[in-house]
Amino acid sequence: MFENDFTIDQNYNDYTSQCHITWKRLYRRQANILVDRAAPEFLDAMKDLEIESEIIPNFEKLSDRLEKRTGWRIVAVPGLIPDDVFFYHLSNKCFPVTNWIRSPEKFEYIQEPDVFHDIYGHVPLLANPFFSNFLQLYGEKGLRANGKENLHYLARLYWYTVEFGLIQTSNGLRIYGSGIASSPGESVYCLESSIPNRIKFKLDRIMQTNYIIDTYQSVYFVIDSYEQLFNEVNSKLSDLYPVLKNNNDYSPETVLPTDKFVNI
Ligand code: HBI
Ligand code: FE
Repeated sequence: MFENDFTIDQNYNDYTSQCHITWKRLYRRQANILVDRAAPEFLDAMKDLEIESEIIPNFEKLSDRLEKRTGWRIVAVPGLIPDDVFFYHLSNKCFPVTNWIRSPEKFEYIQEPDVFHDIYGHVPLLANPFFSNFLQLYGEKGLRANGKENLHYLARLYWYTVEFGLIQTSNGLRIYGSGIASSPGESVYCLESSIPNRIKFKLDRIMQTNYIIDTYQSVYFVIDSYEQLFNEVNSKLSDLYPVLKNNNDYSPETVLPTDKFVNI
C-alpha cells in the first residue's frame, strides 16, 4: 500500500543516560498529578502494561505486553507522519510512536510529540478494548476519507477526543486525552479552571469546531463511555461529511443553544 510506511528502528542503544533521566523526571511529575485526575482505565493500564518509570520503555517488549490485551503494537517513527500513513497504521492496530525524547531545555513544552507524549499519553488506553476499537475504526475511516477536505474534520475528532478528551465517571470528570495526560498544567486546568467550556460529546459539533495548537483548550468535550466513541463514529461519521461541508466552522470559544454543559 505504501512504499514507505515511515517505520524505523527504535535504536534503543542510542538513548543517553540524559534521555532516561528526562523520561524519569517527566514520568514522576505526571504520575503525581494524574492521581484522581486521569481516567481509571488509564491509571490501571499504566500498571498493567508495566510501563517503566525510570527508563524509556523498549517498544518491542511493551508491544508484546500490549498485544496480549488488545492485539495492538507500537511502531517507531521519526515524528509526525503523513495522515494517510498514520491512518493506515491505526487501521492495522499499530500506533506510531516517536523514538526521540525532548531535550532538557525543552522539558516544559514541545511542539511535536516525543516518546513521552506518545507512550505515556497514548499507550495506556490502547489496552482498553473499546477505546482501541474506536481508534482502529478511526484509522479505517481516515483511509476512506476520500479527499483532503474531509481530513480536517477527522483531525478535529482526533483532537477533541484522543488528544483532549474528558470522560464522565461516577467519581466525576476524568482525563483520557493524551495531550492533557502528558501535560502537567493542562491536567489541572481542564478539570478545575472556570475558563473553558465543558460540553457533552456530540460528533457533528466536534467535527465543526476548529482548534488552536499550543494553548490550553477553550472547550473540552465529555464522553460517557469509550463505547460511545466507537458507536457514534461507526453509525454517523460518513453521513456527516456532506452536511458539514455546507456549514461554517465554530471557533473553540463558540457556545450554541444546543450545547449540553457539564459542570465541574
Ligand atoms: N503522526 N506520528 C504521528 N502522530 C500523530 O499523532 C499524528 C501523525 N500524523 C497525523 C496526525 N497525527 C493527525 O493529523 C491526526 O489527526 C490524523
Ligand atoms: Fe498525540
